[in-house]
Amino acid sequence: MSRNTELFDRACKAIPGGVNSPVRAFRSVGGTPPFIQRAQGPYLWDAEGTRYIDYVGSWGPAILGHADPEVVQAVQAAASGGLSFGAPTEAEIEIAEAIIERIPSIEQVRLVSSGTEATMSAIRLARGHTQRHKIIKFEGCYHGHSDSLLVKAGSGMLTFGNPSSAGVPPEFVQHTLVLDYNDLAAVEAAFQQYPDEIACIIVEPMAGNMNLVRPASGFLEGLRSLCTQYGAILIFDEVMTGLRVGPQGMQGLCGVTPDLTTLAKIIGGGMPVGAFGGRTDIMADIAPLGAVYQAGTLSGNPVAVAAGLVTLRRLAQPGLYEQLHHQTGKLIQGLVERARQHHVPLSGDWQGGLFGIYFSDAIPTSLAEVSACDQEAFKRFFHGMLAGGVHFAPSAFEAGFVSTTHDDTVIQNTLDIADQVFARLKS
Ligand code: HOZ
Repeated sequence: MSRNTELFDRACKAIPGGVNSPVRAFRSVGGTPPFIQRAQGPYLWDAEGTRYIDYVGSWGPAILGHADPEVVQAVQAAASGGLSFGAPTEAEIEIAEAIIERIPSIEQVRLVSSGTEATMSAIRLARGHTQRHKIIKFEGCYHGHSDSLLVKAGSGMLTFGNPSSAGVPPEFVQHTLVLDYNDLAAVEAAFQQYPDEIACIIVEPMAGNMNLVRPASGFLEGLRSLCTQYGAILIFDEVMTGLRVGPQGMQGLCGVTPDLTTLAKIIGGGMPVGAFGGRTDIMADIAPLGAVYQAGTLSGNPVAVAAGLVTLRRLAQPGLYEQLHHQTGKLIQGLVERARQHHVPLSGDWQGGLFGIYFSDAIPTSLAEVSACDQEAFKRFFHGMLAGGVHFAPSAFEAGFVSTTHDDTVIQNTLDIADQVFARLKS
């Protein structure tokens, strides 16, 4: 029995499904996940010593590559000064100021420990601020695993074909209106039906949890004007896209200003950090200033903040995002080109260090189109690549991630392996 299989069998006895987050279990692609022992730059090594080129990047945080020496050093230095204080620190002000400087719609920000906490808190804040109950979310978007957001969600829920979770009483989601991504007319109709009841819209401004799906032209602008017209709060969930698709996240690229933004992943540099922030008048409603309660023992944790601060500083380097976008483009265009040479229908899209590949001739613009892609071809591709030493997300409904350490050699190696996999895919 291989070491990975041995570990997975052992894990399954102690941990439900053998994993601490469902998509990692490989259920939708089959097989046994490699157990990771260490990582450096664009590479992971598993418990058998096999090296993989990694396009998951810890699902987003590893934008500087794994175990970046400066980030690791900052973590070590912070850790030696104490792991957690439960009291304010100067570094928390520094990271708050850095976030505010980078994302102009954020006037004030509160740190939490995960993306789920950030979105859950932002929704509560929007409800408290507007004194309204209903929220709008979009099918296939994933905003973490709090109760009111686990309806027709993306990511693992979509991957396993069960997009609404058990254990959530219907009363908890009775105020959640779920609409189709990119369907502005449906949003308008919802506001006409409930003109004074909708607290907020929460949206991934570029969806990354039903694979990558771009907002249609005018969609985000339309959400903005409807929220303004009806007094609702627009929340951009940039947990995935923030500092990933561009220096100011998706809002910097599309020019639409949300009222609140949620962040996580990159701002923690690989450590557990989330944040929500936005207009000062809204943020003033959070405790201790206001009546909306939110708290956390490890919020603003000094070790996590140290990793985030170095990461944010490094990402401010001029030209970094242009180069990242360029490298990701080389990967995606190369994959599409090689697939075409082997008559495999494949399309791809990318922005900054985020990408989607789709086993279909055209880039999908909706969840329905993503779902219609050839899932069997994806599974064979996924396993072929993994066997060749390339680690993609084990789901056709997840986006991929490129770091600043994915240089030309790494991308060329990936394309060489993909060439062989595509050749076999048609046979
Ligand atoms: N929610 C993540 C995918 N969008 C997966 C997180 C993980 O398994 O680490």
